[in-house]
Amino acid sequence: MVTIRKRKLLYFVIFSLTCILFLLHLLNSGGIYRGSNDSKLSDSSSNNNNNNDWSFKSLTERFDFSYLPNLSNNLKSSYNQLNLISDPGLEKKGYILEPGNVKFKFINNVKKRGTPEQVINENMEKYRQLMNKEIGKPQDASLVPPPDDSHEYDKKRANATILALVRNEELIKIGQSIKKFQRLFNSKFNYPYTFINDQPFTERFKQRITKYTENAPVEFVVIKPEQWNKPSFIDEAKEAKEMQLMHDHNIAYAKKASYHNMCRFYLGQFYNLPELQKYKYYWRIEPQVKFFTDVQYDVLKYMEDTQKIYGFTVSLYDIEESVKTLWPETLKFLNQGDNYKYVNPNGSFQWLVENLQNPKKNKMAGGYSTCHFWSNFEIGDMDFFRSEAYSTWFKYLDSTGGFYYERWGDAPVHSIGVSLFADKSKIHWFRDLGYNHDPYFNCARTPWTSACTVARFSRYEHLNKENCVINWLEYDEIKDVY
Ligand SMILES: Nc1nc2c(ncn2[C@@H]2O[C@H](COP(=O)(O)OP(=O)(O)OP(=O)(O)O)[C@@H](O)[C@H]2O)c(=O)[nH]1
Ligand SMILES: [Mg+2]
Repeated sequence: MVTIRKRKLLYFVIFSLTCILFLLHLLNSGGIYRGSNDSKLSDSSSNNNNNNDWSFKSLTERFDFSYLPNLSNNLKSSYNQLNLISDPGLEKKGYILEPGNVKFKFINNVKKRGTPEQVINENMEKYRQLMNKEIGKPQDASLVPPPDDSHEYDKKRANATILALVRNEELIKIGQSIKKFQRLFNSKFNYPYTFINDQPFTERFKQRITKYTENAPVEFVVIKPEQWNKPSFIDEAKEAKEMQLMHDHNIAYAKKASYHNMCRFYLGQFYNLPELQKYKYYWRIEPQVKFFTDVQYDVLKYMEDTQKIYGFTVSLYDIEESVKTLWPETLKFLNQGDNYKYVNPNGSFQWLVENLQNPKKNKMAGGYSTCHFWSNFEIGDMDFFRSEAYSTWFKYLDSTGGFYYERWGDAPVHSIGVSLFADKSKIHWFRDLGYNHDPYFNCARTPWTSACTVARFSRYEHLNKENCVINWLEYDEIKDVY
């Protein structure tokens, strides 16, 4: 009897131990967390590279790490650790720029601490304080006030155009943008407009637009198919498969072919249009954007006089799944031949590789924070985009098909481009210019700004976590010019 009871007890202990071991195994493999992708990846403190994650898995399976020859197999299999390779130079400066050895690392030079939620709150508080501080105009140049007669001003204007890529059916929405833009800025300075379209503009569109643009010269340009259409080397079966996958992961416009063409055009083509060759600067506007500042100086002349190459109003994080291999492909490019020479040692690298505020994004985008300047407002120097550095990089990116197999946007590409290849002092945050493209704002306290809520970043509180501007200011030590 005793032996049978003992045997039963032994069976019970073995069964219990097996159950415990099985449960522990499930916990370790992440198997019972399958439902919550977000909670898995937003844990910045753990370095677990969970292969159940869709984006992560697809990346590790297909990405070619040959551009980092010394990477061990162990590191190759854990994609996130790409940014953890220790090197004394890298730890100190946050970058290495040598032939075949270009790396960037977030060094958190302001020693920010805390969970992502705490970092978001701290950054938002800093943002509110900054935007609430009354400012005037930029202080780093002598500014040109509105002339008494805008025609008299003809010879003094900067070499610039107001640029809008737009569809015929967006007439009313672009009209709203232009009316505000004319009233608050361009009726004073009379810069010429260039409207561009992949389809011929209708007579109705042209007639209505020339009413909105008042006395400013206007040009309507039709884009040649070879500058707009998808390149012939794109594998359409692969593209359809990837688009469906992105669509299933709720990536906006993933399946809209024209959106991919638009992004590629705005990041790699527009500055080559014959009609734009006569201009150096462009100020991009979009349908349904709002301006809130009665501008008292020539903004384009300011760009020219200070030799800035890029101006923005809003900076934010991107949808990480849309740019999964943009940064790794960029590193690959920079590590080929002598491409390292294109990188400006005084670039703004740190905000690109930051990983405190939205660590999940950094992980999925292969070490890129996904922070970018929002390109629906941008003032840029087209000679920068026409330069060897930017155009060689664009050609490389284009050859990977990422504009179609992923949904690389014009905003992250412009932003990575200017952050890598330009001196950071040449990028300017137009903090003083009140602006909105739904759902984000730029609204500082200035004597000439009205009708927007000072320091509000988004229409929705929960989107405050998307704000990147404090990262750019702090980690890249940007000089305040207000
Ligand atoms: N001509 C033309 N213009 C386009 C096309 N697709 C987009 N655009 C323009 O490209 C710019 C960006 O497109 P949007 O649709 O505003 O893209 P978005 O700003 O990412 O998205 P929203 O949040 O919906 O505004 C706008 O100026 C559009 O008018 C297109 O197929 N043809
Ligand atoms: Mg838009």
